[in-house]
Amino acid sequence: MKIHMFSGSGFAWRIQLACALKGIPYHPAYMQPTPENLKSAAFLTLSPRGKVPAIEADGYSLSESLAIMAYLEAKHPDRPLFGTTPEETGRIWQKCLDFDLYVSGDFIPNLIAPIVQGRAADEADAVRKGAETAHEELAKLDDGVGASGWMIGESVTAADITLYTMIEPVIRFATKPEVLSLGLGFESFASRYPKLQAWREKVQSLPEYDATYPTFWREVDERLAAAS
Ligand SMILES: N[C@@H](CCC(=O)N[C@@H](CS)C(=O)NCC(=O)O)C(=O)O
Repeated sequence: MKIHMFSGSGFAWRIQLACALKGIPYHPAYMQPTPENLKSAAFLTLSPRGKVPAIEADGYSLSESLAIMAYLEAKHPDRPLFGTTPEETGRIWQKCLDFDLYVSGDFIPNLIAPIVQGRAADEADAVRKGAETAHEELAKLDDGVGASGWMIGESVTAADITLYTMIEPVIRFATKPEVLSLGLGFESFASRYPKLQAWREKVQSLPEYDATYPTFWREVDERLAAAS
């Protein structure tokens, strides 16, 4: 199975994690995230809105990360990621949809994008507002971590994957040295959101996790470590 993606895309990371947890072999087909690539006629046949991820397998193609995870679940039911009872399945979908419909659409354009694109200092007020909204949502998510330490049920599910792959970029980018002076408040993530921090460590200690870590982030981190 081919995953059309660029490294560092949280949405594509979801598919890598789902495949890794289920033991589905995949090939990451990396592309540069340029309009020429994303909006090319060929790519639009795979992903009608010109967004990654899109997958191709056995003559079938699909876009939208939640739809792809649902497809993978139906195709490879072992190690269920969408629950083992109808009640759990409903809760997992609720968590995923709530996050994608009401939260990630705010995290990305108002907080992550300006930092990644080097606009944060010029748009400081808007970025601070984005951070405020993110903190409100993180506080609710912190409250919602289950007794098992996972979001829903007793093991890792699509709900954990869906949230983790969006929260990790927020922590990574909103704690970059160049934005610390904006006082966005993510350096204290661990003490501010202790349940989410423990959950984050639980995800990171999954044996399948490391191989899915964005190669681009790893390269940047290694370069920075070598330079310091
Ligand atoms: N709802 C989509 C969102 C995908 C998405 O926004 N992907 C971003 C990369 S993280 C993208 O391709 N952006 C390029 C663009 O919008 O032109 C999903 O869940 O797959």
